[in-house]
Amino acid sequence: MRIFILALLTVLCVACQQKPAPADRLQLLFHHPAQAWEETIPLGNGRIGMMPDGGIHQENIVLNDITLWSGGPQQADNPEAYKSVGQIQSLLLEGKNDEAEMLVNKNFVCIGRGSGFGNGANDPYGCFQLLGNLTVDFKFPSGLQPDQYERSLDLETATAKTVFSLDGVQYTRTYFTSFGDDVGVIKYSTDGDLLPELKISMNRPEHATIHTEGDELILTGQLPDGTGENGMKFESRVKVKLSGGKLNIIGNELVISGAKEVLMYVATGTDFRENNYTDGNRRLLDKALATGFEEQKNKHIHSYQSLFSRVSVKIGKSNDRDTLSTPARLSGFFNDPARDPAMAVLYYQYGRYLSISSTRPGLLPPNLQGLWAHRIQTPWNGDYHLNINAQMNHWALEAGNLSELHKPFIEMIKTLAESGKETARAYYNAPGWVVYMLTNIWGYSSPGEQASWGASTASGWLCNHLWEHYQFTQDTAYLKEIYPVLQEAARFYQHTMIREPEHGWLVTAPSVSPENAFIMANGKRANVVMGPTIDNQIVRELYNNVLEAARITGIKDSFQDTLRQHINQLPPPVVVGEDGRVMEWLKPYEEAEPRHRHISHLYGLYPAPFISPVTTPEWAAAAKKTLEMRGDEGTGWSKAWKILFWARLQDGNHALELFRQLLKPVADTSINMSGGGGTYPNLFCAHPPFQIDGNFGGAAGIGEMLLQSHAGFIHLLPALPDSWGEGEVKGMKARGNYTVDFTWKDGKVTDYKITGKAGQKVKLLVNGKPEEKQL
Ligand code: FUC
Repeated sequence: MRIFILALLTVLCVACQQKPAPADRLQLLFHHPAQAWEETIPLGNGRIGMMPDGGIHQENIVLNDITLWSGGPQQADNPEAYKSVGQIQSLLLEGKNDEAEMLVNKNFVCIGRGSGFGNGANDPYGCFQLLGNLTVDFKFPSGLQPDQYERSLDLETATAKTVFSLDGVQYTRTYFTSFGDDVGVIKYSTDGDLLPELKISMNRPEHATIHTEGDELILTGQLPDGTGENGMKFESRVKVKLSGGKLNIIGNELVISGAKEVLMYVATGTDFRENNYTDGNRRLLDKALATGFEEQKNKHIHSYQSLFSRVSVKIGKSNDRDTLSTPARLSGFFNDPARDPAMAVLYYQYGRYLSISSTRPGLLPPNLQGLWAHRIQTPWNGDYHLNINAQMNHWALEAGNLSELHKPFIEMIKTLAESGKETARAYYNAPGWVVYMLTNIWGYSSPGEQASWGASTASGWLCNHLWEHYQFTQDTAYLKEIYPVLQEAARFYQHTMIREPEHGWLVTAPSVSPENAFIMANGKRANVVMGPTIDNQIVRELYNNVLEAARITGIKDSFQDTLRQHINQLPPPVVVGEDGRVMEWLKPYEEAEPRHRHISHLYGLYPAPFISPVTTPEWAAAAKKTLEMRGDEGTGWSKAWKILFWARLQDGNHALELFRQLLKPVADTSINMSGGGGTYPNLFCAHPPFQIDGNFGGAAGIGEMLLQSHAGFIHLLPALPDSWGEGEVKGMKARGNYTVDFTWKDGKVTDYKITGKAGQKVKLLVNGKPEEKQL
């Protein structure tokens, strides 16, 4: 008998060895309930967010709605500001940056409370905040410990599960935020006889009441608008469907006993662009309840996969690391990245998952936390910071074949181009539009409260997004539509720039190189300058793009002639300093923080295409030196940006090293402005605190290591690390609206396919050789 079993096992083993290796699992996995919010699983359908913690006796699910903001529209432009701009510029021309900065702080910042210094929940600026908590108590006998426990998120289906056994009985919870029916769906089931009694309740720390209506549980409230009046109204409704058992309403709780299975549906709504949100919620619930669970789940998966499955990536082997719990896999990767090259695939696809989950066409772009927040006062108001963060949130989309998810940001930019006209008039008495470094869903376009961080303009950088969307889609109707937005952004800069005396260049003033300070000859610290390098690069890029858009669309305007003249009077995109680095400012100031997290003067390396090891090798060498001196440490998003920089410098091993550092396991959730960046157990990026930009920037970085297309040709494997010897990409996008598939082995491309409009000629760089393909 023993021999027979051994023989059978051997046969089975041989059989399993012969089966094709299963694809690496794209999953998050935990073997215990979440102890902190940063261990819970993020679910979202672009509007509704749910984060279940998988608690056994009590489960908490944090609910979000991406539109839920306190505050409201405010007039924060200082209408008198333009009267000071001449004097500020004169002080800068005289080299009195500290005095200029004082004047900016006095007259050239916003009026009122601005963004409330990042704590604007009760100010007019407002804050993105949690909708509420949905809590379910299970009446299991106390003291029971699970025999097994698994909590997981499947990225292929956007579905989460908690499975555990108590006393030999298995309990399963399935959760998804339906892309089909726009509700949250949670199923509690068991392979035993019945579920224990369960009590469903809701709560919110403030500004909400809970009640029941018939058999529905409702959380409803109104947030402050920051002026003493009431602001946004909101509601969440929960309804259940039982298999067996009965539902009792006791107080403000739904109590279910004797059920074999419970289906729970969650609708959320706010009055942001929607007065009838209560009826809307009722309709959503009725429709969802009328659909069978399996059908609903299939609809959800189908709709999600129509986006997610466009791209597949394989890198090396996971060596079974994909079966580890996520925290174990994370620390394993941090210690030995070569052992788990497929971690990059998980991170890349998780980035795409988070994009699909946190935004949708017609609604809002992902904010600093995507659409997930568990507090009232979300750090930095959970807003849209525009000096790196909101931009980074969109960097992985186009190449990741999720172009339509760029649209909500593009729509937001178009709205800002309207409110920003007033800001241009107030601060410079200038035509065109300008937006400063942060915004909210209410169209805020004024400078921040303080020059050091609040005085950089973002309108030029935002235009990079309008342009990139065109580059990837080649949609000329869209280009015509956005042409006036580009043109009016350029008009603002053209009208307001001054001539710096040393070279006669046209430069912005006043401005800052995002958040970095320098030490003046008099020993004082200042931020305010004229012509920081990032502005010089952005303005040049914008002028180029306006002229190129004019050429493509055939739009003609005398303003284009002005731009043609002015473009030659801008500073070059890169000036290399005596120390061999890219200069951050026009003058070789001593940096106050030489390892500062922002590396804004390398905007020309990424996202803009000015610095390239192929076309501008001296500048690339200066960029490399800049990065070496800044160091690899930083906040989460700073490390992500550095992955992109090293990828553009075609140094795959260094890019991978930054990716490793981005995945440093982190538990700390308090604000750390310098060296704390890494990753939480649920793979949310740690600034710290949680900030989603690093997730999206990291995903973009991996994409950029595999495929680049910014230099007029498609470059396959431009920055392949040694440990990513073999792999496969399917469905990524390149500029020119090409779809790109390829495989590689031993670090060399073995096969590729480019799909695009028939008849087009495509230039490529493959295994170091230029090629040209006719489609
Ligand atoms: C910018 C960064 C900070 C942080 C904040 C939300 O101001 O400098 O590091 O990411 O945005």
